[in-house]
Amino acid sequence: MKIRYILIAFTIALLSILVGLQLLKAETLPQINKVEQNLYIRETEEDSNPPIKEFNIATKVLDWDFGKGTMEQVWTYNGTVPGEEIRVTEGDTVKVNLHNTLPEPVTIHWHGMVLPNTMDGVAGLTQNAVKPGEMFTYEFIANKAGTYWYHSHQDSANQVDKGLYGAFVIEKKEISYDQDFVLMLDEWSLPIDINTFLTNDDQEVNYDQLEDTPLLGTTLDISPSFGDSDTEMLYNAFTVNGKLFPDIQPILVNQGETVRLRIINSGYMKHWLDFGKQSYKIVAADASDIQNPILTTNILEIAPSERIDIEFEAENKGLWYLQSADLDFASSDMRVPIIIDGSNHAAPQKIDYKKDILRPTEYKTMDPLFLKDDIPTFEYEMILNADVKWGEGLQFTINEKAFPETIPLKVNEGDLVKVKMINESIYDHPMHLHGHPFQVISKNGNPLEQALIKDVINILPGEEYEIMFRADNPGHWMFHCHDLLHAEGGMKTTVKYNDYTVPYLLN
Ligand SMILES: [Cu+2]
Repeated sequence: MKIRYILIAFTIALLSILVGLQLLKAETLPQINKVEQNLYIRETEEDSNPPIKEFNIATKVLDWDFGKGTMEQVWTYNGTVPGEEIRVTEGDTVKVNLHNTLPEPVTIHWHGMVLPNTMDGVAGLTQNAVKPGEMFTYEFIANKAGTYWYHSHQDSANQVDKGLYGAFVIEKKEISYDQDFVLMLDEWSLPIDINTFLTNDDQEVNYDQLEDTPLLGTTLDISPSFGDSDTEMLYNAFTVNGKLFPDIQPILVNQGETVRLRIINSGYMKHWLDFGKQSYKIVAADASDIQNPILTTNILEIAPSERIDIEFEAENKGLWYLQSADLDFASSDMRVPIIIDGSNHAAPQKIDYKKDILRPTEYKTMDPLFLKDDIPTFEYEMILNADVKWGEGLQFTINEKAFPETIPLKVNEGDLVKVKMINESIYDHPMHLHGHPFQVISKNGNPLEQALIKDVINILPGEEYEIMFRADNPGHWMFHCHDLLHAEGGMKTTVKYNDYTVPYLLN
């Protein structure tokens, strides 16, 4: 326990040093607003009703400048990390022509979108992977406004890790905010000189105080679990929109504006984000609107593949930071400057580690899918675990089996499906279902009072959730952990509709 506190204290000390350093850098921040429009994207047939929006997305290998003087080879959609942002309006017909110029086959999966099975972009399940030099067209209707993202679903642990992901935003026809920005979080393993972090060694830490203070409020779990430490040890850098602080593009807004931030976790670790004293509201999670959003200054938790939209009022002129509160060396990379009215002379805030953490089960989304007395017609239980298999290393299992040996959920169209997921491992498992939004109906055996509609739920060690979804979208669908390294290690299964056949072969 002592060692844990010393480590945490050391991290806090390091953060304080870095906050000081960044104060010095604040005046030199580049003043760039919004991402430049890319020529690859074009709108066609603007007069058609509903409008058809057509996009060309080409995959490309290139050397990407992460900032802090760090270059690394990445794989991209349209030459940037994240890939080209795709933004449409609800009701639009969307056409995306994927041109593959990489040496490996790829696809695009539209994470969180409810699409016909043939458009879901899972290689070997809903289509054949798009081979080098080939092209594939995705076409669908953008039927529900919200924040989504797209990524490759071929060799995904590797391809998403290399940069094959981007934001997909469906705007409402009428919007209620003045400005809107996407922030995509990710982790990388980069050739960074560790000495750039260690510049000051005379910080004092009061260990007695730490012993008395429950760090990060009452919600920090200090039971002997590893959370996502298995994944954390593979990465040494955290990015926002493909850049390391201080090279992350600042968000420039005007005093008095309502600002929406669409935060997307495209990495394999959960992140904690601190907004300092700036109050904000969570207005949507996984593209479902939150009912009666309330103002908070608590720390926001975002799990792998989750999307959380927040809104804040730009009240006070100056600079503040939306920053990682992760207890990790790399958290100082993940710091987004927010500049209100071009004034960048305010001090960055220190993180108050005594704040509570907002986890998704505290939200309440609009429009429940199910009522309390709806009776499931199909039930399934998943024990999530990790086992060391002789000669193969760590395997991540569902009911003691690793994919492709896992047993599919065989459902009939119209079934009301209840799935109980129990995490018996010491690692986090953000479980994601394709093609169907689900309602979280209980946590650790206690029914949720409020409706919570999601497409991913992060199950921490020892936790148990029950979810329900309606089998109303025939096809073969992936159901997997979105720590894609765990998915690669076996934690995947499928939901297969009886009487639905596909001609593709997995792998
Ligand atoms: Cu997992």
